Amino acid sequence: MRWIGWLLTLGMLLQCAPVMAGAQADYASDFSAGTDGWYARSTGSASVSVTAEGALAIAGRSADWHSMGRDFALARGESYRLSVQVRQSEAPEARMILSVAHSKYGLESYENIAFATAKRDQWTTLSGTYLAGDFDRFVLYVETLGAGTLAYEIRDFTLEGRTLSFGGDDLPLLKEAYANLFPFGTAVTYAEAVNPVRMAFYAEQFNLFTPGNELKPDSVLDVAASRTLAAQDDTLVAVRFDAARPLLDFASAQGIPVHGHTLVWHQQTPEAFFHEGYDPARPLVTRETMLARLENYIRAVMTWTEEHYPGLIVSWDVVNEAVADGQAALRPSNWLTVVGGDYVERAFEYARRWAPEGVKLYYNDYNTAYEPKQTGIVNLLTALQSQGTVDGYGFQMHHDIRQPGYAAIEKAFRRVSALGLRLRISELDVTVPDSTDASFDAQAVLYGQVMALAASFADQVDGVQVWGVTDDLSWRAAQYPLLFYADGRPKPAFYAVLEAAGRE
Ligand code: 9MR
Repeated sequence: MRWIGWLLTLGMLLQCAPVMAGAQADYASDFSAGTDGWYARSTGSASVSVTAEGALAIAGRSADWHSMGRDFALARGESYRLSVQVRQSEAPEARMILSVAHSKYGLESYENIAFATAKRDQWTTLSGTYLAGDFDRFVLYVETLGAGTLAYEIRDFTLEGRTLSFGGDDLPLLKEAYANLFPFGTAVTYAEAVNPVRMAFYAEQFNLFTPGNELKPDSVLDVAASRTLAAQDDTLVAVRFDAARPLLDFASAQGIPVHGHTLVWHQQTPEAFFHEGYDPARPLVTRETMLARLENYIRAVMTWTEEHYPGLIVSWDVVNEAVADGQAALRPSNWLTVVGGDYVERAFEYARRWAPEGVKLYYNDYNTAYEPKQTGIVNLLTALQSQGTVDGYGFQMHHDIRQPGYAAIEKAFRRVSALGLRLRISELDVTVPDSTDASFDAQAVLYGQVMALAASFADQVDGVQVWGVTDDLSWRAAQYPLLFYADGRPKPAFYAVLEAAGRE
């Protein structure tokens, strides 16, 4: 009992302590003193041995998967660069594969990482990147494809992980800087949510999460199950939440609220949703069927999330990006085609009907700073407001240091705020053209300006979310848009955001 108590205390300490952890240390095979942890993966009589030249050889194989493998303690959600040289002398050429056998709850499954053709007697390189999934055990191995009994050798196996240096005792916390203003959040995708090193850091810095992709219709709508239901009633909708669960579990265990993104969108929504019998080959359904599906979908999502995670989801993007770029009108979409121009209003009506008490309903869009789209957004919000179904507007704010410029952002913010709705900055990121200090300083300036603006509207703002944490995992990774470098160190923008909290 004392041991259990001690372990629990240690676990809690580890969760709270600043994270300076790295993933699996880099590895380079060294067969000078033996097999270096490599072993034969085989149900037959395959065996491994070190050759006189210092390579690792396998012989006695009777199936393609009979191979040399080694266990690696990989961190879920981290990516690794892998490389190995392979040589065979028995065939003119042989297809070779670098693979991973991963298991969870003792159940093993496989992924191929790299393929190459090894010509007789030639050292051939297999190299690739592996993003470690949500598994407890990882075995990396080299196998053949259609050459089941061939003997071969490997040498120079290397694995390079990224060493993350998150946090540290003195790093200030975003959520604390903004504690008196509004929650400071981030988008989190599945690969991050299953990575304990990252999530410990995210829980320190942020007090609001939103799934980056996992509550979108293409993650939630279960097309196969809906198809089965449609045989009895074409308006029924089946949903599933496997992709969202790691983040929802983590957030609920840590008591961190979640913003839901998004119920209705023209993208990341299965085409089948709009067709008879959920079959894209069949005609589009009628307006009536689609409206019934829309309500059933919204009801199912709201009901399931509230039942399994009571009170966790505090707000939803009901509709995302409905207004066209360069116009003050709705963009073309399946929703517009099948339902008609009132689909946004109907979605809000249903969301209001099924949302738990107190859950705020948002319309969310990008490029608010640009006309005539800005006017389109204001018109849509005004219509929703008159119907009493919308609580607020989410400014995505995917910006760049060169455009649209702070003046336009501020003007848009003031115009929308005058509607009197609640506001959020829902997807903040700022791209730069290169990774120079000058660009990162300019990025910091814009981040600081936007955050000072949000802080000056703190009474009206329900939260600010950055659209990711480290640059490498951003949807615009090549343009370094976030507050932390790929290795977890804070950028100038991080400090500018902290500083802006006191600048309203
Ligand atoms: O960050 C999301 C990225 O992982 C997806 O590939 C992409 C697909 O459209 O969606 C990204 O998130 C978008 C968000 O849902 C809505 N606003 C724009 C965001 C960036 O594309």
